[in-house]
Amino acid sequence: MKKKIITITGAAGNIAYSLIFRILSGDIFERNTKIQLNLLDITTALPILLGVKLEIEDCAFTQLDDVIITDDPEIAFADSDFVLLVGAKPRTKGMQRADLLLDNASIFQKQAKIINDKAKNSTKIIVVGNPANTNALIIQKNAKNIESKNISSLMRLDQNRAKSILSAKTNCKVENIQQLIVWGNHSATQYPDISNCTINNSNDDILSLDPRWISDDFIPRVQNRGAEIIEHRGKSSAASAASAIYDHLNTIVNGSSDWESMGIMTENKYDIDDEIFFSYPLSINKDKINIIDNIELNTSSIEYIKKSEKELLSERDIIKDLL
Ligand code: NAX
Repeated sequence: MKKKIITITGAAGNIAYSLIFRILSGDIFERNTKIQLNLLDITTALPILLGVKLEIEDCAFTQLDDVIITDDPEIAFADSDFVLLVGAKPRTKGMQRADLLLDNASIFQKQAKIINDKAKNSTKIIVVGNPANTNALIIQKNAKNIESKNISSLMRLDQNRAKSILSAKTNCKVENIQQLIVWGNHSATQYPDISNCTINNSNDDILSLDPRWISDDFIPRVQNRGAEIIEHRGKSSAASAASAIYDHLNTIVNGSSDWESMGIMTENKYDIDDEIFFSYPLSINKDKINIIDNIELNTSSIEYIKKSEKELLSERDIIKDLL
């Protein structure tokens, strides 16, 4: 029997409540692979975590091997194959990202050190808790046993949002949209880029779009979609975030035939500082993430990308003592 240990932090929270059930009912792993879930949250959330555990048991998932609930990171990260860092203080209505930054940075620094000591050296870490890209940097700097290539931050939600908005505009199915990418930070400075996009293997539909729709509607709508959801729900995206984490994990395990966007730290040919987690266009085969480095960028694209880099550099500056 093959077994994978998946640790989820913030497991009593909103995103986890969708994510856990997606993973256990999904088909990321071969059917003969059993999953052990290590669910971590803070002490006061343990009663909720017990309720979540009972519900997991009630689903009688055939792939489930065991569920461990704990408030002890040393137990949660022990021998993990995958670490999904979801736990953090979420952004609420009216709250700025900057407020979140310092609140969450110290959580990630502490967890990085324990992951470093307890998880498998080959563990794959996906950072979701915001500010996700900068938290990923904190993890990378404080978990030296884990190779940088095994750490990524979630941008798939942004990519999915962009695909869905473009699909509605062009009347095309999302699965026929390819090479849509999102550059930069998971924030309002991100740059959803459709300049290389194809729909049904052609760029005709993209070329016929009004450039003003792209710059004045599409890009800001994707950039601010998180705030739009908070405006309506009073809470940040949860089910769609869980779905995107599932997609991201699936891509890491099984690869992808499309271009993907993830926050990674890498040398690059786009003149982006290589000591930040930045979302690039990527091609992902099983276990191998390659940056697509031959895209021609026009002045407007460079402007967007540089703005997002600037934001990430300023976030890095705020938490530099934790690196
Ligand atoms: P919730 O507040 O529902 O859940 C967060 C959970 O984390 C809580 O149960 C809390 O007790 C727990 N937690 C806090 N400190 C912890 C610690 N030190 N160790 C373990 N658990 C801890 O938030 P939720 O809606 O689930 O969102 C989780 C995070 O995802 C937030 O930071 C949110 O901003 C971020 N998001 C990131 C996205 C992305 O694309 N990167 C999109 C969705 C989401 O906004």
